[in-house]
Amino acid sequence: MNWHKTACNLCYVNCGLEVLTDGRAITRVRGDTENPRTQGYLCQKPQQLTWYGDHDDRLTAPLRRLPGGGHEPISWETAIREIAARLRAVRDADLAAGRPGSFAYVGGGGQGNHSGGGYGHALMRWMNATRFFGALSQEKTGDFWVNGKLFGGQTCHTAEGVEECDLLVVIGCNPWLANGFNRARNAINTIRNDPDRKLIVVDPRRTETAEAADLHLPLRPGTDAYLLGAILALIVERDGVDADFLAAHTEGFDEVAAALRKIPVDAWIAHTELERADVDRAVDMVLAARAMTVRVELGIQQTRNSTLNSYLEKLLYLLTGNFGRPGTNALHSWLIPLWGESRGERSEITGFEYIGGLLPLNTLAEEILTDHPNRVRVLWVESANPANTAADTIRTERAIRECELSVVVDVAYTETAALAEYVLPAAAQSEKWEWTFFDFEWPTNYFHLRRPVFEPLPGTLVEAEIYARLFAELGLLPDRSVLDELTEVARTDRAHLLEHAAPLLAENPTIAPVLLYRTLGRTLPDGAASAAILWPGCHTAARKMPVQVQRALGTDLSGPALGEALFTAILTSPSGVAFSRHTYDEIWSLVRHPRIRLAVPELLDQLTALDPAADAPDPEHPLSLVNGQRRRHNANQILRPPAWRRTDPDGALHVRSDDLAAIGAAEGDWVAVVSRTGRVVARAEVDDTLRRGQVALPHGYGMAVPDGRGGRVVHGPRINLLTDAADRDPIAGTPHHKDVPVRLERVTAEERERAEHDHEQIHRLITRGSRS
Ligand SMILES: Nc1nc2c(c(=O)[nH]1)N[C@H]1C(S)=C(S)[C@@H](COP(=O)(O)OP(=O)(O)OC[C@H]3O[C@@H](n4cnc5c(=O)[nH]c(N)nc54)[C@H](O)[C@@H]3O)O[C@H]1N2
Ligand SMILES: Nc1nc2c(c(=O)[nH]1)N[C@H]1C(S)=C(S)[C@@H](COP(=O)(O)OP(=O)(O)OC[C@H]3O[C@@H](n4cnc5c(=O)[nH]c(N)nc54)[C@H](O)[C@@H]3O)O[C@H]1N2
Ligand code: SF4
Ligand SMILES: [Mo]
Repeated sequence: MNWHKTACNLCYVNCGLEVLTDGRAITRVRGDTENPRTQGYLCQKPQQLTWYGDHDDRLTAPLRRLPGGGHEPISWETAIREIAARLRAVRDADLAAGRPGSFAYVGGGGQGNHSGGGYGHALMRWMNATRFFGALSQEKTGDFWVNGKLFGGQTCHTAEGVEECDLLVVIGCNPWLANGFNRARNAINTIRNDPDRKLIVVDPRRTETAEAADLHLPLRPGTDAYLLGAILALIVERDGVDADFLAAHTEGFDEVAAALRKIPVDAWIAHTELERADVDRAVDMVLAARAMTVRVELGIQQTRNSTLNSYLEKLLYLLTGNFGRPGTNALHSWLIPLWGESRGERSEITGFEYIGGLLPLNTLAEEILTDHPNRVRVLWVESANPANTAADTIRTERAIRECELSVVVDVAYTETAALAEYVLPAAAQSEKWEWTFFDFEWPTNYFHLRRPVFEPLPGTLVEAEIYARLFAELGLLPDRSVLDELTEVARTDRAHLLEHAAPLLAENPTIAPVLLYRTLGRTLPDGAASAAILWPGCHTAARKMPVQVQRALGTDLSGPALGEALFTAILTSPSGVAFSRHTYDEIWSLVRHPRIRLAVPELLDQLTALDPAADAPDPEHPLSLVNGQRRRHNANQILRPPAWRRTDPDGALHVRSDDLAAIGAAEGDWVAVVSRTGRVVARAEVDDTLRRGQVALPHGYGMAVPDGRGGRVVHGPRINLLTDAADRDPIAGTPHHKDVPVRLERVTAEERERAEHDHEQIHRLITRGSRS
């Protein structure tokens, strides 16, 4: 029996796995106990992981759109030649017109694959472009913006001390089903079973995590800023702030306190529809905690006031001094940061600010469709499926169609691929050297370079090779003889490779990733060429935090030798490796401001301007839809075959019995969910853990999968038909997916017939265990 080490890619925790294979199928999955970070943990999801890479919708040849719709297979040579010619023409036209590059880059990595992103960015830079969009810019950019203000860097990203805290405050997330941090179920169970450790959950629904909580605060959706504001005001009023911590490490507390003192606490609590006594109890628990850590996610990042929410949850731990000690919140190191730093640059078209190098995905369609000389003309999507995952599907689809050139790099024929002019088939994560930059741990941080489990599926290429061929076709790479010379340097004197390559890079810095792949990459063992792009990052990490890297590796090497040792450790650790080990007091080396700047004027103004009266529900759409709930069996757009979803084959609408009865419908009926932008039909399933007036549709459905008869059938709700891209945060532009105003209606006879028909098709695929 041959077990291969790899990682799960069904969420961004990327737990270490061992898998057993048969041909191209993964037949058994177990946790890798040697993975130093996840230590053998598995959640409910990865047993059918094989259906990520092994299904009927895998791409096996480059595709070109046919004039009448649909695609035809073409050779790699043709695809690369035609795309390169088109890119060059657009670049030339942009230069001739004296306008910024009209190329936009979407994606650059999903859950578990970041090896392609560096090349995509290089292409964007060669196209003289800056417009970059991704999943992060519809969930996390508000958080990054706040981190920039507080800590001095948008990559000063926070971590949680879940394993050592005595109070875990979970706000707007459901780690029991969604994980999101290391070994989540184990951590929740340990807290549940320990009388000295407490859990508070802030979520409108009585979630599986809330079931384990000592205190559940089922607030009205979208009112977190009021609740957090009130809690902070009560902490200040009760002198609960940690004055020593504030004096030693922060500035601006007086401005924050002044804003908090203005909060009409009772009116704001009333607006959340919680009991004052429960909020007081939460404050008691926070003040009694020795080590509190706050864990948040989409429930506050994709709801009203999301950037403000991110600020307030951070103030909760900062004002109480729950930062940088064991069991509290902290910052973490990076091997290579997953996003960048922006300094207030804005889109000329929408006025939105770049955050972490990203523009809001919500504004992509505007960047393409607005009649503006600098509009986006070329769309390059890699490892993302915005046709299903970006707000306002109709508009997104139109925008993709209207681009002068659109290219998708993916493993599967996605809904976005179906609209693109060219589709390039990538090798799946199990078929190549792959990694993620979701390395969010503190005080020890880890990196996992995974080896291929299979050969690439015939017809596919790893991303590095795709981009290298493209750069070669564009004439950007030096001659073969120069590449051979540099390869020889990489083989014999790796530490000095960059010095030798410096003249070439000075001429065209955008070729750096491809140059490394084509030189250093050729010298790496076992075909690990695409890992060459990690090498400069190892040197940077070793230079920036030598002591911490030495500690992690247990070495006293220094200078370039330490960078080399780190790179070697990564290449030779199939279960992953610790790359940095800090002590708690060293956290201050990660904060970029001299002190944490607590006062963020824009957000204090927003806080002060909050007005319950201006926040009344829309009478036409009185229900609040969690549009994209994480459930037992969903995984973004990663696992496409319906057979995976036996527990929720239709992607049901979850609804309370009273809300269902109000439209005269019953469990099992098809009902219509109607928002300001769309109408979606879904099967109703009663869930009385929802809050009054709250309904939920699942994330990760809406794929058009092969029906086994030559056509396609849409599997489950296309939820972003319901989301209005303009209903978004004023700073980060992130959508309010978790609080979409909707109403329920009974379906028409025609809608019911269509839904039944699709359901039967899907049911057939599921019972056949079909790989489509
Ligand atoms: N099973 C599964 N796990 C996943 C994924 C998946 O697709 N499936 N995707 C992964 C990804 S990419 C992400 S980003 C994470 C997301 O993980 P989570 O954020 O934990 O998941 P969600 O279900 O989107 O939303 C969390 C909760 O927010 C609550 N909520 C809704 N509105 C509000 C509100 O106004 N305020 C508050 N406080 N709460 C509210 C909902 O009731 C829900 O319980 O999950 C990751 N893990
Ligand atoms: N309404 C609503 N919309 C949402 C959300 C919500 O809760 N509600 N959640 C949002 C969130 S938090 C997220 S993270 C996004 C996720 O949405 P997306 O950013 O679109 O990303 P994924 O669903 O992770 O899909 C990644 C794509 O990468 C492809 N892929 C997988 N492996 C590889 C590979 O090795 N190489 C290449 N080239 N491609 C690969 C997959 O086939 C898939 O098409 O959705 C967002 N959209
Ligand atoms: S927590 Fe995430 S990465 Fe780990 S096994 Fe579950 S789905 Fe996979
Ligand atoms: Mo996400």
